[in-house]
Amino acid sequence: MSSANQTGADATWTVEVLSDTCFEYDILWDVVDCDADDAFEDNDTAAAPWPTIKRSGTGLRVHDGDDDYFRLGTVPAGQTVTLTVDFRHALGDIDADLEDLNGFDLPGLTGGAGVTDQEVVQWTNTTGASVDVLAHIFHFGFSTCLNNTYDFSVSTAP
Ligand SMILES: [Ca+2]
Ligand SMILES: [Ca+2]
Ligand SMILES: [Ca+2]
Repeated sequence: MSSANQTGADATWTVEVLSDTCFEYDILWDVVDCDADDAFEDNDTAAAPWPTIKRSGTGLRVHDGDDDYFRLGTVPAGQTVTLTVDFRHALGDIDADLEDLNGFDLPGLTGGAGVTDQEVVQWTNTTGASVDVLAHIFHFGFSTCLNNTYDFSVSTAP
């Protein structure tokens, strides 16, 4: 689970763990600044993605109001590109798109808006020409303090 302190002041919270039966468990917790981010900033818009081609990454971070864009390079005609994003959904809902260099979703893409620990976004280039593709990875929601980490990878194949 994940929760944001939007009070503007320090807060003390209590975690309550309940069960009808007795068993051992582990508890892990972390406190993250709303604005915490990764080393690939700024990359917040389709017009200003991370400037070099990047087809994988680990330990990246995204928060609502600060999307991440990566250049994936050129997808030749007839090939299918697959973007996979892994994260812990319980800590925040990350979604993803594949877009053209103008920031428009590629027509006919599938996936990217699920509610599990992985998004798989796929697009087949049926345009008859090579297309430069962007990965758009973003945190669903608008609380202004949603923040989660992710890994991503890209493959292209006939
Ligand atoms: Ca980021
Ligand atoms: Ca960003
Ligand atoms: Ca999601």
